[in-house]
Amino acid sequence: MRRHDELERFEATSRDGTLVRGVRRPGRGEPVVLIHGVAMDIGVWPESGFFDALPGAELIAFDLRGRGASERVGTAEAHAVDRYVEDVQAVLDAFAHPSCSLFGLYFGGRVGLLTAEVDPRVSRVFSFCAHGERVEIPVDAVEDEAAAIAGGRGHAYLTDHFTAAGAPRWMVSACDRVDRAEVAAATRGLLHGSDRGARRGFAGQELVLITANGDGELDTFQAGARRLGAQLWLVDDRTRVRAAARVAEVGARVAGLLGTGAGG
Ligand code: MRB
Repeated sequence: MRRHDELERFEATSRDGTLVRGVRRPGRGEPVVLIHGVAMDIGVWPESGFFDALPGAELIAFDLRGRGASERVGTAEAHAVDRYVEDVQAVLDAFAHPSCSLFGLYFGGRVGLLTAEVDPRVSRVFSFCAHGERVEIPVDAVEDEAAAIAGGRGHAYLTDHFTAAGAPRWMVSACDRVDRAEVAAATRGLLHGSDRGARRGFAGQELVLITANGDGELDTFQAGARRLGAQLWLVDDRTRVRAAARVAEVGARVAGLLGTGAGG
Protein backbone atom coordinates (compact mmCIF):
# COMPACT_ATOMS: atom_id res chain seq x y z
CA MET A 1 0.00 0.00 0.00
CA ARG A 2 1.26 3.49 -0.82
CA ARG A 3 2.01 5.43 2.32
CA HIS A 4 0.15 8.42 0.89
CA ASP A 5 -3.05 6.52 1.65
CA GLU A 6 -2.25 6.76 5.35
CA LEU A 7 -2.34 10.55 5.64
CA GLU A 8 -4.39 11.88 8.56
CA ARG A 9 -5.62 15.45 8.52
CA PHE A 10 -5.27 17.66 11.59
CA GLU A 11 -5.95 21.22 12.74
CA ALA A 12 -4.17 23.37 15.30
CA THR A 13 -4.95 26.84 16.64
CA SER A 14 -2.04 29.24 16.65
CA ARG A 15 -1.49 31.66 19.53
CA ASP A 16 -3.36 34.53 17.80
CA GLY A 17 -6.32 32.24 17.03
CA THR A 18 -5.39 31.43 13.42
CA LEU A 19 -6.37 27.92 12.37
CA VAL A 20 -3.60 25.98 10.66
CA ARG A 21 -4.23 22.68 8.92
CA GLY A 22 -2.00 19.86 7.83
CA VAL A 23 -1.47 16.16 7.42
CA ARG A 24 0.36 13.56 9.46
CA ARG A 25 1.89 10.44 7.97
CA PRO A 26 2.50 7.89 10.73
CA GLY A 27 5.93 6.37 11.07
CA ARG A 28 8.71 5.45 13.42
CA GLY A 29 10.75 7.56 15.77
CA GLU A 30 10.77 11.26 16.44
CA PRO A 31 8.48 13.08 13.99
CA VAL A 32 9.81 15.44 11.37
CA VAL A 33 7.72 18.62 11.06
CA LEU A 34 7.87 20.12 7.57
CA ILE A 35 7.76 23.88 6.98
CA HIS A 36 7.26 25.00 3.36
CA GLY A 37 8.39 28.28 1.77
CA VAL A 38 6.62 31.59 1.08
CA ALA A 39 4.96 30.78 -2.26
CA MET A 40 4.23 27.13 -1.44
CA ASP A 41 1.87 24.79 0.43
CA ILE A 42 2.07 21.19 1.73
CA GLY A 43 1.76 19.84 -1.82
CA VAL A 44 5.49 20.45 -2.28
CA TRP A 45 6.39 17.55 0.05
CA PRO A 46 4.87 14.66 -1.93
CA GLU A 47 5.50 16.38 -5.28
CA SER A 48 9.21 16.95 -4.66
CA GLY A 49 9.71 13.32 -3.67
CA PHE A 50 10.48 14.26 -0.08
CA PHE A 51 7.78 12.01 1.43
CA ASP A 52 9.10 8.99 -0.46
CA ALA A 53 12.69 9.82 0.55
CA LEU A 54 11.78 9.27 4.22
CA PRO A 55 9.77 6.05 3.99
CA GLY A 56 9.91 5.11 7.67
CA ALA A 57 9.64 8.41 9.50
CA GLU A 58 6.60 10.06 11.03
CA LEU A 59 6.05 13.22 8.98
CA ILE A 60 3.89 16.18 9.98
CA ALA A 61 3.33 18.70 7.18
CA PHE A 62 1.20 21.80 7.69
CA ASP A 63 0.17 24.79 5.62
CA LEU A 64 1.54 28.04 6.97
CA ARG A 65 -1.11 30.67 7.65
CA GLY A 66 -2.58 32.08 4.44
CA ARG A 67 -1.44 29.08 2.41
CA GLY A 68 -3.16 25.83 1.36
CA ALA A 69 -5.96 24.80 3.72
CA SER A 70 -4.89 27.12 6.55
CA GLU A 71 -6.80 30.22 7.51
CA ARG A 72 -6.27 33.51 5.63
CA VAL A 73 -5.02 36.38 7.80
CA GLY A 74 -4.76 39.28 5.36
CA THR A 75 -2.26 41.71 6.87
CA ALA A 76 1.52 42.02 6.86
CA GLU A 77 1.51 42.18 10.68
CA ALA A 78 -0.30 38.83 10.87
CA HIS A 79 2.49 37.44 8.65
CA ALA A 80 5.30 38.52 11.01
CA VAL A 81 7.91 35.79 11.42
CA ASP A 82 7.05 35.33 15.10
CA ARG A 83 3.49 34.35 14.08
CA TYR A 84 4.99 31.60 11.88
CA VAL A 85 7.07 30.37 14.83
CA GLU A 86 3.81 30.22 16.80
CA ASP A 87 2.18 28.23 13.96
CA VAL A 88 4.95 25.62 14.28
CA GLN A 89 4.54 25.58 18.07
CA ALA A 90 0.76 25.11 17.73
CA VAL A 91 1.42 22.04 15.58
CA LEU A 92 3.87 20.67 18.17
CA ASP A 93 1.26 21.28 20.90
CA ALA A 94 -1.40 19.43 18.87
CA PHE A 95 0.66 16.24 18.86
CA ALA A 96 2.18 16.62 22.33
CA HIS A 97 5.40 14.98 21.15
CA PRO A 98 8.23 15.59 23.60
CA SER A 99 10.71 16.13 20.77
CA CYS A 100 10.85 16.50 17.01
CA SER A 101 12.98 17.54 14.09
CA LEU A 102 12.07 20.46 11.83
CA PHE A 103 12.79 20.52 8.10
CA GLY A 104 12.19 23.86 6.40
CA LEU A 105 12.40 24.97 2.78
CA TYR A 106 13.84 28.46 2.09
CA PHE A 107 12.02 30.90 4.37
CA GLY A 108 10.58 27.85 6.17
CA GLY A 109 14.14 26.89 7.13
CA ARG A 110 14.62 30.28 8.72
CA VAL A 111 11.36 29.79 10.63
CA GLY A 112 12.74 26.43 11.81
CA LEU A 113 15.96 28.01 13.11
CA LEU A 114 13.97 30.70 14.94
CA THR A 115 11.63 28.08 16.44
CA ALA A 116 14.59 26.08 17.83
CA GLU A 117 15.77 29.25 19.53
CA VAL A 118 12.63 29.46 21.68
CA ASP A 119 11.37 25.86 21.90
CA PRO A 120 13.30 23.08 23.66
CA ARG A 121 11.10 20.40 22.04
CA VAL A 122 13.05 20.95 18.83
CA SER A 123 15.95 18.52 18.81
CA ARG A 124 17.11 19.15 15.23
CA VAL A 125 16.61 21.68 12.48
CA PHE A 126 17.36 21.12 8.80
CA SER A 127 17.29 24.47 7.02
CA PHE A 128 17.20 23.97 3.26
CA CYS A 129 18.66 27.02 1.51
CA ALA A 130 18.14 29.50 4.35
CA HIS A 131 20.94 30.65 6.61
CA GLY A 132 20.25 32.14 10.03
CA GLU A 133 22.26 35.33 9.65
CA ARG A 134 20.93 38.87 9.93
CA VAL A 135 19.78 40.15 6.54
CA GLU A 136 19.21 43.61 5.18
CA ILE A 137 15.65 43.68 3.83
CA PRO A 138 15.34 46.19 0.97
CA VAL A 139 12.00 47.84 1.78
CA ASP A 140 11.31 49.17 -1.72
CA ALA A 141 12.21 45.92 -3.50
CA VAL A 142 10.01 43.92 -1.13
CA GLU A 143 7.10 46.33 -1.68
CA ASP A 144 7.56 46.10 -5.47
CA GLU A 145 7.61 42.32 -5.22
CA ALA A 146 4.48 42.29 -3.02
CA ALA A 147 2.66 44.59 -5.45
CA ALA A 148 3.64 42.37 -8.39
CA ILE A 149 2.37 39.27 -6.57
CA ALA A 150 -0.90 40.99 -5.58
CA GLY A 151 -1.58 42.17 -9.12
CA GLY A 152 -3.54 40.35 -11.80
CA ARG A 153 -0.31 38.88 -13.24
CA GLY A 154 0.88 37.76 -9.80
CA HIS A 155 0.95 34.06 -10.56
CA ALA A 156 2.86 34.69 -13.79
CA TYR A 157 5.32 36.92 -11.91
CA LEU A 158 6.15 34.04 -9.60
CA THR A 159 6.10 31.18 -12.09
CA ASP A 160 8.07 33.08 -14.78
CA HIS A 161 10.74 34.05 -12.29
CA PHE A 162 11.19 30.58 -10.89
CA THR A 163 11.00 28.91 -14.29
CA ALA A 164 13.68 31.27 -15.64
CA ALA A 165 15.80 30.57 -12.54
CA GLY A 166 15.66 26.82 -13.25
CA ALA A 167 13.33 25.77 -10.44
CA PRO A 168 11.87 22.25 -10.62
CA ARG A 169 8.27 21.85 -11.76
CA TRP A 170 6.85 21.17 -8.28
CA MET A 171 8.10 24.56 -7.10
CA VAL A 172 6.61 26.39 -10.09
CA SER A 173 3.25 24.62 -9.79
CA ALA A 174 3.10 25.47 -6.08
CA CYS A 175 3.23 29.17 -7.08
CA ASP A 176 0.21 28.62 -9.33
CA ARG A 177 -1.87 27.44 -6.35
CA VAL A 178 -1.20 30.35 -3.97
CA ASP A 179 -3.70 32.98 -2.89
CA ARG A 180 -2.08 36.12 -4.36
CA ALA A 181 -3.36 38.52 -1.68
CA GLU A 182 -2.03 36.29 1.10
CA VAL A 183 1.39 35.78 -0.49
CA ALA A 184 1.60 39.55 -1.08
CA ALA A 185 0.81 40.06 2.63
CA ALA A 186 3.38 37.38 3.53
CA THR A 187 5.98 39.18 1.40
CA ARG A 188 5.24 42.49 3.18
CA GLY A 189 5.31 40.46 6.41
CA LEU A 190 9.04 39.88 5.80
CA LEU A 191 9.46 43.47 7.00
CA HIS A 192 8.23 42.35 10.43
CA GLY A 193 11.12 40.61 12.11
CA SER A 194 12.61 38.51 9.29
CA ASP A 195 15.83 40.50 9.22
CA ARG A 196 16.80 39.23 12.67
CA GLY A 197 19.48 36.56 12.88
CA ALA A 198 18.83 33.23 14.61
CA ARG A 199 20.71 32.44 17.80
CA ARG A 200 21.58 29.06 19.20
CA GLY A 201 18.72 27.87 21.37
CA PHE A 202 19.05 24.93 23.74
CA ALA A 203 21.96 22.65 24.57
CA GLY A 204 22.11 19.56 22.38
CA GLN A 205 20.02 20.91 19.52
CA GLU A 206 21.53 19.80 16.23
CA LEU A 207 21.42 22.38 13.44
CA VAL A 208 22.03 21.60 9.77
CA LEU A 209 22.25 24.27 7.09
CA ILE A 210 21.95 23.05 3.52
CA THR A 211 22.55 24.86 0.26
CA ALA A 212 24.05 24.56 -3.23
CA ASN A 213 27.82 24.60 -3.56
CA GLY A 214 27.25 27.34 -6.16
CA ASP A 215 25.12 29.54 -3.87
CA GLY A 216 26.15 33.19 -4.25
CA GLU A 217 26.04 33.56 -0.47
CA LEU A 218 27.98 30.39 0.35
CA ASP A 219 30.32 32.44 2.56
CA THR A 220 27.33 33.55 4.66
CA PHE A 221 26.24 29.92 5.10
CA GLN A 222 29.79 28.99 6.14
CA ALA A 223 30.07 31.85 8.61
CA GLY A 224 26.59 31.06 9.95
CA ALA A 225 27.41 27.38 10.41
CA ARG A 226 30.49 28.38 12.42
CA ARG A 227 28.59 30.93 14.49
CA LEU A 228 25.72 28.56 15.30
CA GLY A 229 27.82 25.41 15.59
CA ALA A 230 25.75 23.97 12.73
CA GLN A 231 26.68 21.37 10.13
CA LEU A 232 26.78 22.59 6.54
CA TRP A 233 25.59 20.15 3.88
CA LEU A 234 26.23 21.12 0.26
CA VAL A 235 24.39 19.78 -2.76
CA ASP A 236 25.94 19.96 -6.19
CA ASP A 237 24.13 22.75 -7.99
CA ARG A 238 24.80 26.20 -9.41
CA THR A 239 22.21 28.16 -7.46
CA ARG A 240 19.93 28.08 -4.46
CA VAL A 241 16.83 27.92 -6.67
CA ARG A 242 18.17 25.02 -8.78
CA ALA A 243 19.05 23.18 -5.57
CA ALA A 244 15.30 22.66 -5.01
CA ALA A 245 15.57 19.74 -7.42
CA ARG A 246 17.79 18.06 -4.79
CA VAL A 247 15.35 18.19 -1.91
CA ALA A 248 14.52 14.47 -2.11
CA GLU A 249 18.25 13.68 -2.20
CA VAL A 250 18.63 15.71 0.99
CA GLY A 251 15.59 13.94 2.45
CA ALA A 252 17.34 10.59 1.93
CA ARG A 253 20.36 11.94 3.81
CA VAL A 254 18.04 13.09 6.63
CA ALA A 255 16.49 9.60 6.72
CA GLY A 256 19.97 8.11 7.06
CA LEU A 257 20.80 10.43 9.94
CA LEU A 258 17.51 9.67 11.71
CA GLY A 259 17.84 5.95 11.09
CA THR A 260 14.47 5.79 9.34
CA GLY A 261 15.56 5.30 5.74
CA ALA A 262 14.73 2.31 3.57
CA GLY A 263 15.64 -0.70 5.67
CA GLY A 264 16.71 1.63 8.52
C1 MRB B 1 14.49 34.07 1.58
C2 MRB B 1 15.64 34.99 3.64
C3 MRB B 1 13.42 36.50 4.26
C4 MRB B 1 13.40 35.70 3.13
C5 MRB B 1 14.69 32.66 2.04
C6 MRB B 1 15.61 33.56 -4.07
C7 MRB B 1 13.53 37.05 -4.05
C8 MRB B 1 14.00 39.09 -2.80
C9 MRB B 1 13.98 40.56 -3.21
C10 MRB B 1 14.94 41.36 -2.33
C11 MRB B 1 14.49 40.67 -4.64
C12 MRB B 1 12.61 41.20 -3.14
C13 MRB B 1 13.47 38.75 -1.45
C14 MRB B 1 15.65 38.28 -0.31
C15 MRB B 1 16.11 36.83 -0.17
C16 MRB B 1 15.56 34.59 0.61
C17 MRB B 1 14.52 34.94 2.82
C18 MRB B 1 15.65 35.78 4.76
C19 MRB B 1 14.55 36.55 5.07
C20 MRB B 1 15.79 33.61 -0.53
C21 MRB B 1 15.42 32.87 -2.77
C22 MRB B 1 17.04 33.95 -4.15
C23 MRB B 1 18.79 35.31 -3.25
C24 MRB B 1 14.38 31.84 -2.90
C25 MRB B 1 13.30 30.11 -3.70
C26 MRB B 1 12.48 30.41 -2.70
C27 MRB B 1 16.03 39.09 0.96
C28 MRB B 1 15.38 40.45 0.97
C29 MRB B 1 15.59 38.40 2.24
C30 MRB B 1 17.52 39.31 1.00
C31 MRB B 1 12.51 36.20 -4.78
C32 MRB B 1 12.18 36.84 -6.09
C33 MRB B 1 11.63 35.88 -7.03
C34 MRB B 1 9.24 35.69 -8.26
C35 MRB B 1 11.12 34.92 -3.22
C36 MRB B 1 10.12 34.91 -2.08
C37 MRB B 1 8.66 34.81 -2.46
C38 MRB B 1 8.35 34.09 -3.70
C39 MRB B 1 8.14 36.21 -2.45
C40 MRB B 1 8.95 36.90 -1.39
C41 MRB B 1 11.31 36.54 -0.72
C42 MRB B 1 11.47 37.95 -0.29
N1 MRB B 1 13.19 38.31 -3.73
N2 MRB B 1 14.20 38.37 -0.43
N3 MRB B 1 15.17 35.90 0.17
N4 MRB B 1 15.15 33.81 -1.71
N5 MRB B 1 14.37 30.92 -3.81
N6 MRB B 1 11.40 36.06 -3.87
N7 MRB B 1 10.19 36.16 -1.37
N8 MRB B 1 12.14 38.70 -1.30
O1 MRB B 1 14.58 36.57 -3.72
O2 MRB B 1 17.42 34.93 -3.30
O3 MRB B 1 17.79 33.37 -4.84
O4 MRB B 1 16.51 32.66 -0.36
O5 MRB B 1 17.28 36.58 -0.27
O6 MRB B 1 12.24 35.76 -0.55
O7 MRB B 1 11.69 33.91 -3.54
S1 MRB B 1 13.09 31.73 -1.87
S2 MRB B 1 9.96 35.50 -6.73
